[in-house]
Amino acid sequence: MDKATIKRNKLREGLTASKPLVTVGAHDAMSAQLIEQYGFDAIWVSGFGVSTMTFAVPDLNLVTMTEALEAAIRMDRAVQLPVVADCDNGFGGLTNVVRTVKEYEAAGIAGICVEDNVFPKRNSLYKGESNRDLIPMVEQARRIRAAKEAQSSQEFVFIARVEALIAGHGVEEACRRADAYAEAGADAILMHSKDKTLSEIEGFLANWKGLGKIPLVAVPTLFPTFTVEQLHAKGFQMIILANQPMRASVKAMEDTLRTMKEQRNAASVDPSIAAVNHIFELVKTKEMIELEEKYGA
Ligand code: SPV
Ligand code: MG
Repeated sequence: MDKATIKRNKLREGLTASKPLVTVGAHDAMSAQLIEQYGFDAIWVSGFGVSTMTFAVPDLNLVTMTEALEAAIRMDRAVQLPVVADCDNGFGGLTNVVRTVKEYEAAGIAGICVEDNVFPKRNSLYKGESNRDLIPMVEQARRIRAAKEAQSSQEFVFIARVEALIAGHGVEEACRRADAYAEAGADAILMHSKDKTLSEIEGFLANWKGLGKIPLVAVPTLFPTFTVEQLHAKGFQMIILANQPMRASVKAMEDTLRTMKEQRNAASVDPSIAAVNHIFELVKTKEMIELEEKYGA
């Protein structure tokens, strides 16, 4: 079995297992590798993370499909875990979504997630609901159907993300959209929310007839006190901790730079940064040099 199929099967097993599939957002190959080392189940290629860390631009559909795919491929090559790539709204219209599926599938990525924000999207965590238009439900369902028909393997995973709660359309609309996307062939539904109390999510869970019939995905950035076990008990199968490694990196760099600027030396930050040898080990430097020597270099 090829590597992509193994990863896709692993992802599918995780989506139907009796325990939650705990996924963490990566922004580059090293963050993906560390997520794997710390024992998580899958990698989320965060659009927010890639926009921020690779391009220093806001999460507003400014990163192109090719750039996002390149980032996903780098992460995928650094890990054995399945990689789920955040593909925003599929980078355009129906045919963009179809091409996105074909390109990501051909590149060996385990699965993608496509949301119903119109192009150009805005990150879901931005304050306010103004100017957040959703793709009409029927149109998004058409795109999902076309996307599922475009994939050439059985195993590639397509997650449909519903932004109805984020956009302030309420539980009823969230249920309608989740049903329409499941019916169109999505392999899982990501129900996004930024309601800290979880009452919106609870309302959805209490009313959605699809619960238990198709895996449900949560991104608890704004309800972070719930454990993955608690969210699993409520009905979520995949939990995505989407951006914490990125935010940790930014804070660590800011703290380090501030201290060096104040102290005028490097020794002052030494105790709080990774040792050079640790970095060498992380990228298997010794093994690579041995390989060189094996061939007589
Ligand atoms: C991302 O990590 O890019 C996401 C999750 O899509 S969120 O930032 O909550 O929209
Ligand atoms: Mg995103």
